[in-house]
Order: sequence, then C-alpha cells, then structure tokens
Amino acid sequence: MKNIKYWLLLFGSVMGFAGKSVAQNPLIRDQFTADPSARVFGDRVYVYPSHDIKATPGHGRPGWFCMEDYHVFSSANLTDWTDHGMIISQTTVPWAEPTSYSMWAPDCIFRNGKYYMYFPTIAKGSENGHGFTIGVATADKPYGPFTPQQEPIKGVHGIDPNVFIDKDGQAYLYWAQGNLYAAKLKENMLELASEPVTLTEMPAKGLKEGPYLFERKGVYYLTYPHVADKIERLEYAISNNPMGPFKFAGVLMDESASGCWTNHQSIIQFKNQWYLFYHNDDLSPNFDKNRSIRCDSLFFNTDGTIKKVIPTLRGVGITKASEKIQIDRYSDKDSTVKITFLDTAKRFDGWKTTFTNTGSWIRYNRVDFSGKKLKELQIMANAASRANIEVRLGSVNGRLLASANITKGSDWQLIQSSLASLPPKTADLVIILKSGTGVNIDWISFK
Ligand code: FUB
Repeated sequence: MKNIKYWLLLFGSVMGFAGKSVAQNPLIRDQFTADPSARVFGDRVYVYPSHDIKATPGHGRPGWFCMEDYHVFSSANLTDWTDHGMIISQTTVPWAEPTSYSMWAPDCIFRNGKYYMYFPTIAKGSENGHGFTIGVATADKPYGPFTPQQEPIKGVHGIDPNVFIDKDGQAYLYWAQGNLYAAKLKENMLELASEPVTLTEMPAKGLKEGPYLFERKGVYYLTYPHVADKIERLEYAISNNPMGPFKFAGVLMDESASGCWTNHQSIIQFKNQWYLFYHNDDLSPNFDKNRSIRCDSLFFNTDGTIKKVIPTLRGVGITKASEKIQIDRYSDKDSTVKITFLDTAKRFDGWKTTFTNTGSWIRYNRVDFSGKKLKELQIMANAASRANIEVRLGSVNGRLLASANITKGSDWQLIQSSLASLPPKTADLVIILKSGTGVNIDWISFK
C-alpha cells in the first residue's frame, strides 16, 4: 500500500506549485535550498537543489546537515520561480536508509526522452549508518514524477554526483569523496562503463567536493568547491578531455563574506548569457547548514578563462515596477544604509532597509516600467522623524521620478505620491533620504 507521502509527492510533481516572483538573491525565500544544480531544459531553467531543513529531536542530527527530500524549481525568465513540489523523498527510495536525512547535492540530466536525477544518500544497512552512495531516479518530465531505481549505481561511493554528456554522446559521472572522481556511464545512464579514476591533478591540500563539468569551445571546465584556507571557495580546472588530466585554472568565487562554510556551484548558458548558481547562508546567518541558493552572471575572458564572480544580492532577474521592489536586495548603497531582517524570529519574511542619515542612498538596478502606465510611487515605511524620500533615475543627481513625505511613527505606513516625471521603459532607481533620520523601508512599488 502506498503511503500518504507517495501521493503527496505524485500530486506535487504533476501539479506544480504557485510561482513566486523573486528577481534577486536568494532565489527561494520560503524554505532553505542548497547545492543548486541548474539545467536548461527546453525554454526553462530547472534548478535541482538540496533541501536543508532544521533537525528536530529524532529527525536528523542537530548541528549537522539535515535533508529528507528534494524539490525542483523552474523559471522561464530567472525572475518568476515555480516550486514543482517534492520530487524524491528518503522514504520512497527502495535502497535508501529512510531516516538518514542525508539527501545531499543532486543533479539531473536529459537523455533519449528521459530525465535522470542522480542523488547521494546513505544505503540501508550501511556500516554504522555511514557511507554515501549514489542512486538514480527517472522521469518523463523534468519535474517528475520520478521513479527511483531499485539499487544504487554499483561501484560508486561518495557524494555530489554530476553528469555530463559529451558531443559524441558519451556520458560521464563525476562525484566526490574527499577527492574528485570520474567514470564513463553506459548508454542506459544507470551503470558505470569504466573503472572510476581519481582526478588527482587538482590542488592536493584541502577538501574538494561538488564537481560540476561543462564544455565551451572544446575546453572542458571542471568546477569544484575547495577549502584552500578555512572555508570553501569555488575553483576550476581545464582539460581537452572530460576525464582529464585537468590543469588548475583559477578561482571562480572567493570564500563567502558572511562565513558560510560550504559553497556549491553549477554553470549554465541561457539565452546567450552564462550564469553561476551557488549558495550562501542568507536566511540563516547563525547556522550555515540552512542555506539558500543564488544566481549571478558569469563572464569569460577572451582567452577562455573565467572572470571571478562577485556575489550580489541584486542577482540577475528584472523586477516589474508594479510589484513590490525589495530594495534591500540592492545593486549599490552608501555605508550609512543598513540592511536587517524585518523580524529575526521569522526570517522568511525578508529584510528592511534603514536610511540612518539625511543623504543616505541605495541603488536598485533593472526595474521594468514597460506595459502599464504607472502614475504613483508607493512606499511601505516607518520613520524615527518626519522625513522626505526621493526616487531618482540612475544616480543621486539623476532625474527626479517621485518625492514622498513620511510622518514620524513606528507603525508601517503605506505612503503614496504622484510621479513627478514619466519613467523610461527600464530604469536603475536611486532612493535617497533627503531629510530626516532613521527611515525604514520594507519595499517600494509603482501603481
Ligand atoms: O549539502 C551537503 C553538502 O554540503 C554537499 O553535498 C556539499 O557539496 C556541501 O555543499
């Protein structure tokens, strides 16, 4: 008899769940997500992340990673994300230990009309409950329903599976276990076609994990998180062969400024732009095993090397002017502007922006004013003193779009003010505190 979790899983996979408009980082704000494996399937980007949850007594190990299932998310524009719901659970994989809470970083790939999802977890009866292995689940659609195989892949021990299919049709599986490993996959995508090799050419010292390989202009780029010092940074190595030997080529992203110990990457090209997906501890700054996925643009130098990606809060999406513009996910700001959680007990509610002094400013790029005729600025704010806020185009001295007065008071107020000039189709907005002190803004919008 199938249990309720099975039916929920099937329902979630088939129906999909409501889309969320999140044009900035982190991409998902109502649950923790990590280890994003992004793929372009058709005209959408699908992201297969790990799903961090909080361990509770009897469910997982407090203070450690705790993951019991996977969700998949998709978007056609990198702004509106759909959560397709739970696609695989530790309780529905025949060979998996159903209480190990170890559904770590997955990957998914398309071949011959089927989607193959690769995931690591701990097998039933493995010694002392330790020892990761890697399994596969298949589906006809990228969002499932996924059917797990009866057994894990023979000959693979480790975590962080990644699959690459070369132009000649040969598929390769990469994974990690302290070092990085690679093997050919059979045409059925379910069995190894060669003995695993250890990719020993990478830096010898410090943990390496999360391999992710892609090809561009005949160069095979092997990217991976590496503990070069105290915490992980993203590096890459290159080769003219998917099995190596690889040559260390540089750092993709430095260690997290907030101190998140892990990072984990995938790289895709979508509509002529390259993107890096990675994670940080945005929604859980005091516990870095509850992580959140992010996306930023990635660029190549003319010699094929990768420019280091500087992590942003603004991310890559375009924000519609008529939606709530979360200016706390800013493009730039001066040092007197502070970003804090609206409520530290409810971090999924998001952040607020505090303009501490007269003259404080913040910039938010890529706001889309096309389509509707927008006539009014709306601001959700409170203020320690009577204050005036201006919204200008491009810079603190740019054309004035709107000006709004805020009365003193700690309750959130919806301020409305007519636009002083017509907005262009897309604009970079600069919000400036022209008079007053201690103004908090939750969001701004145009109606
Ligand atoms: O999410 C659990 C583990 O943390 C992943 O498998 C590693 O890559 C690291 O991100």
